[in-house]
Amino acid sequence: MTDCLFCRIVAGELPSERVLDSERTYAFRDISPAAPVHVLVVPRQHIDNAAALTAEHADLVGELLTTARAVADAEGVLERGYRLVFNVGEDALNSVPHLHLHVLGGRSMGWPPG
Ligand code: DGP
Repeated sequence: MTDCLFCRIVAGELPSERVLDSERTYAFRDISPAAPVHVLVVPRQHIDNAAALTAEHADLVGELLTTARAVADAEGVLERGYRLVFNVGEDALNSVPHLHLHVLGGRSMGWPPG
């Protein structure tokens, strides 16, 4: 059994609130939402973070982005706008070491982020 939290969620060993999924990706609600819509899109395959991506992952990264768009559409924020975030490393407060794309929406946001 893996000790990676999101690998265990993807495998169904830990509960999550599914939004969308495909052969290579899984989208589920963040346990601690920072916006009315806060969904995490992850690859089923374990990748540590965005800094670990290589050219071999190009198709998969494309699928993460198109899945994020589908999530925004399904959650009703596609027209109004939404934010996509990959946190990488300590300064960005990346807390879970399994690549995940945050889809945030449903409220107006500030810039720059804190
Ligand atoms: P990051 O800081 O980019 O590593 O974001 C990790 C996110 O994961 C954070 O917003 C909270 C969320 N999270 C942590 N543990 C769980 C969990 O067990 N279930 C769900 N659904 N989300 C989690």
